[in-house]
Amino acid sequence: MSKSERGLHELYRDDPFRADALVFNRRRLLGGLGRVSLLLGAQVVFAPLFPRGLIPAAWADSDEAFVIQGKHGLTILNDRPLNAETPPHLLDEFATSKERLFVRNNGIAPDQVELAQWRLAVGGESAEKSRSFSLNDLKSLEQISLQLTLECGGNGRAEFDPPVAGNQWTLGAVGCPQWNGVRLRDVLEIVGVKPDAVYLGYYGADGHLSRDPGKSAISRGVPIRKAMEAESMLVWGMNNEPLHPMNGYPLRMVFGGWPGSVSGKWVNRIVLRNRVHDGAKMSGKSYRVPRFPVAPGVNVNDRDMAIIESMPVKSLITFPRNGLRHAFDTDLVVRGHAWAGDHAVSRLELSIDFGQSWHAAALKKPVNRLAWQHFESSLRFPQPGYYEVWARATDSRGIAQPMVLPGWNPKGYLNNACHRVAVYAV
Ligand SMILES: Nc1nc2c(c(=O)[nH]1)N[C@H]1C(S)=C(S)[C@@H](COP(=O)(O)O)O[C@H]1N2
Ligand SMILES: [Mo]
Repeated sequence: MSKSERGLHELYRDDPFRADALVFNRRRLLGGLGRVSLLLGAQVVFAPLFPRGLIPAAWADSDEAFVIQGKHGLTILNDRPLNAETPPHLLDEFATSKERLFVRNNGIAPDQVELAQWRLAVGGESAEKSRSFSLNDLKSLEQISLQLTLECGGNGRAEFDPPVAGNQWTLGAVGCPQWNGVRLRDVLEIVGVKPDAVYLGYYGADGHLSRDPGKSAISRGVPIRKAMEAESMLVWGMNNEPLHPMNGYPLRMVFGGWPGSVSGKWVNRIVLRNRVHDGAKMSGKSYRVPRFPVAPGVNVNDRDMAIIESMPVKSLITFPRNGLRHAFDTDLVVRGHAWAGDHAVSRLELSIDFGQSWHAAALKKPVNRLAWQHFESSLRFPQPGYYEVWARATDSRGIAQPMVLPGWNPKGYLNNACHRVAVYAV
């Protein structure tokens, strides 16, 4: 882990005063608007008297270094940058609610956003002209609402062996809210896309971990063909509410089915490029995988890495939660979601005998293209004992999830192994 990515507890241990300055941002705190108040979910009334270098008791004895206001039940993986995933049983809803959607930050989220002042600049060498849009300008375009699956490319990273650095996501860096906004292509058509355009890049209002204002935490994007799809969106809302501050309020992009990293948050500038966008985390090992299978743990040359586009087929059991005790002579309802990048899921099967036999579950069509698909089935267990329910999705091309880990890669992306939950039939 690089120095700039040290967590709160580690920082307090090594250098309490620096930690204090970073976390409390004293000057603001005196104004009553400190990051600490936000994160504690309450104003620190006697803030000026709070001893410097003292870790707030609310955090000191908990594993959860931070409480994210407006989020509930998430598992915090890191506080610097802030990263939190959703336990699978909390993803049971058809459309993921605002308080359940995971958070993946590469840098420091913007502190306070002035809505009326927000501008989205659109330009770049492959735009006919440059233009700046206010939120009201965007809202005057045709508004659409779509459920789109957002999954971090590193979801499932924790399972790779040998282990790879980065957030140790298990299963919950995924969600599928209904997003409210406009088609990105309607905005791009206003500025005009030159024939030589090949890529779109985004910039957001978050800061680099080093606090160097000249550096972006992340600046990625998608090929023009993806940007121009009818489902590629610029959004200000999820489930008809404003975006959560950690999910990109007031404005973000959403490209369903592609690694979450292309869906820029707090987006304030979009550029049309005549080459592959070269922003932060577009090159090297970032969000790229080897073009061919490699042996676990080997060093792969950057030249042999390719940018991740559509994500692989995957599914998640959202009921029951792992470890349920269930009366063996009654039916057990099993349900969850399945998704397959740019494709649809055509089959979802369950097994309770470690993959010897598979039973098709009822699988719904997506509410719209690039939304996850709900599945449900009911199972019976032959006798009391320990069972595992395994789920396996197959996409419209006939490609199924692997039972075990898929190919190891240097940054631990694209783990779409089957989800398993334990059931004790009693
Ligand atoms: N500006 C900005 N956009 C960003 C990021 C970021 O750190 N800054 N993280 C990206 C990554 S890696 C993912 S997986 C998704 C996560 O979106 P969420 O935090 O709303 O779940 O946002 C993407 N967009
Ligand atoms: Mo991500």
